[in-house]
Amino acid sequence: MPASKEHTRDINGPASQLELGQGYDIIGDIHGCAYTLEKLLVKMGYEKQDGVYKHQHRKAIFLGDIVDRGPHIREALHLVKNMVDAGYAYCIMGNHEYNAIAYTTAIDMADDDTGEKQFVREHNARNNRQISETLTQFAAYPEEWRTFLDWFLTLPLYLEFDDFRVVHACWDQQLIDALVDLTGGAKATPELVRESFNPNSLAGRIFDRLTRGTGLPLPEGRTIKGSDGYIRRIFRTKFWAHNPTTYKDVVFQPDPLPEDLIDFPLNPDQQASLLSYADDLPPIFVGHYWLQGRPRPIKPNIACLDYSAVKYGRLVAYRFCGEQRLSEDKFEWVYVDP
Ligand SMILES: [Mn+2]
Repeated sequence: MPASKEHTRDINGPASQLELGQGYDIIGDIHGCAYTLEKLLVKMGYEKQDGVYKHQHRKAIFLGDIVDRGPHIREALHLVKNMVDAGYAYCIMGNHEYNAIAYTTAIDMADDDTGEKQFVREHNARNNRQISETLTQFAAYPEEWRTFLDWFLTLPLYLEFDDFRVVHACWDQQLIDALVDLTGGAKATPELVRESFNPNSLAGRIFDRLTRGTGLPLPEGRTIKGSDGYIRRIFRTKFWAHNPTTYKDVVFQPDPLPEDLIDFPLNPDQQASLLSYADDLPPIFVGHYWLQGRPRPIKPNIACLDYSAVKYGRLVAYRFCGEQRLSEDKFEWVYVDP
């Protein structure tokens, strides 16, 4: 980006004038809400030129999960990819882009004589349902869909800048180091995708951990019925808990735990399996967690930017300018109308 003079914009209404120079506008899960994304970009001073949104001094970073669920998935993909291709944005891989790759990657079953094709991500009822909106919207554009699938595989699983980091769901330094050892960088390969057919393989753990985060199993026989209708035996956990002792210290998901499990003690194995993210590490931005309410940092160096846009929440950005302690007034958002 070129060096530039101070750029001042009114970002949260007349009451808060915020000075923004060069920097990054980090944007949470879009899930096909392309028109809301356009509104958010315009609100932040991006302009459409030659079909591409661009900002004079700043770049956008998309945290993944562009696809699935929403009404304008194809438009959202074109918008984001055009910005990335033109050098005005970065985009990392979300679990939904990984799912799309895995759903469409066939595997050789040497000892399988049923003649049925097998895929890295099984074509069962639940997985079919999750990708159905995307496949429907691309039904008349198979070549475009192929192009986007190829593009998904080029998306890094994380980005690390001098003064901040982004990942879709969870910063796991060990698995990030393992990915770099395997590939020399932050991007996956077709081999890793095929290996991830086995969820316990290193590749399976890398995709799962970085794009879906950590979780713990509920006690034997217990389940939660989520607001999305799915029955779960696992609950989502923080990757930044310090010395947690009970479930309530680690739970991080939209659906609450059953009352009687809130104070359930973590056993030593569970405590050892959980990650932490030290207060003196660079700021980290994630999406993925379906938050609600007014956007604010989770901790001074952690922000989640997924505020459930596709469920008529908000599409949220953080306007990062290098600060090492994140600030509530750097969040920008657009509400999604039903
Ligand atoms: Mn996600």
